[in-house]
Amino acid sequence: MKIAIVCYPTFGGSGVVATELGLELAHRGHEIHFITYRQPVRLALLNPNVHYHEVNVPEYPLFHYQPYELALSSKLVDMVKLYKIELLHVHYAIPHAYAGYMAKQMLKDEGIIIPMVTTLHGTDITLVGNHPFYKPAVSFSINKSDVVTSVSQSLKDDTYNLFNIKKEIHVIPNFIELDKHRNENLISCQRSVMAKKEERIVTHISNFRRVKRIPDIIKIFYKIQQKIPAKLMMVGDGPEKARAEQLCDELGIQDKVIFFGNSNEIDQILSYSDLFLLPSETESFGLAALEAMAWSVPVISSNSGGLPEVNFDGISGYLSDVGDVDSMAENALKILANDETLQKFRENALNVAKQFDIKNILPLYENLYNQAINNTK
Ligand code: GMT
Repeated sequence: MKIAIVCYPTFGGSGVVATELGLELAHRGHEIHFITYRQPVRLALLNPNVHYHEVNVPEYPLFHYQPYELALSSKLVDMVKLYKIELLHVHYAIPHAYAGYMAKQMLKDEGIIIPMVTTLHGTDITLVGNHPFYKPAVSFSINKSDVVTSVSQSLKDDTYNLFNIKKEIHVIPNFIELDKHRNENLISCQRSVMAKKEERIVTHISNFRRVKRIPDIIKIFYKIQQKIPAKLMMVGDGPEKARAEQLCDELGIQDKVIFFGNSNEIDQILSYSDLFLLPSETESFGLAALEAMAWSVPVISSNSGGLPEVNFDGISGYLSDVGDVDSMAENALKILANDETLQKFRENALNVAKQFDIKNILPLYENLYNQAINNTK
């Protein structure tokens, strides 16, 4: 199949999912065309099955806002014609589903019928998409998609509750590549740079937006380090980072917290972590938690959105109500209390992650692609 994938190229989960999906599809012989404004961060190497086409938006003094949707839909039209692309898969409804629909209409005018699959990722529905300024356009473009998927049952329910959606929404959970190659010597060497042998390593990875409740992470860690020797790895960048650094200073734990900024070394950092924190206000899925679990790292999270579908309470970690930092810290200490308990949670986390192996999830997308193409014939 020749598939165009439209996504955000940044460190956010939707771009990561889109990129990993495209790479695995290419690995299975499909021809993949990434179409976005910058090369996606996880797209390191192009190969004969992986193409990247950049969307450029020329500046013009009249424009207060650059018309990205216009440039994206024009690029989609050009690439579909040039490479004879058979299907559009757009990740994150805003503005990708809207631009995809416009491209479909332009192509239809030229006698080319192409199906569009839209994958809803979370904030496009729960935070940004349902703002009254966007809502009519988001509803319209979801309803005009040929196939709609969501990354969790919780997000599917939210979509039906918040929008007037007439289409069926297929739940296809996010996935993980499980063939992690552990090089124990390297892991122990990298770990020793970050922490002393007796210290537990607690990690958080995100885009540091308000929805991640970054201050809660610092407060939970503050309570952990009062009881056991520990270090906190804060990976990522975003609007809440400066406040988090300030809070560490105020609490006097700045020497125990390492701020990495955006990193392409997520696997290395997770490989030597003992616990992952994700106390988000809401999370349609929580891909970062799953990435941690794939490295046998148990998760302390909130119980909102799709998190209970990924992190199993008392098994791969623990879930608490949003904002309940006391319970999160208590649960963290339960897991980290001794090596035996930690080891049990580590094994469980990996076993739960195995259910989300890319090998199980990818055929679900392929089936929907085939159905969508057959329905347009
Ligand atoms: O979490 C973010 O702010 C990034 C956002 C994105 O679209 O890149 O993540 C959303 O999509 C991820 C991949 O499907 C999910 O794992 C995240 O849970 C979801 N974020 C939220 O719902 C807040």
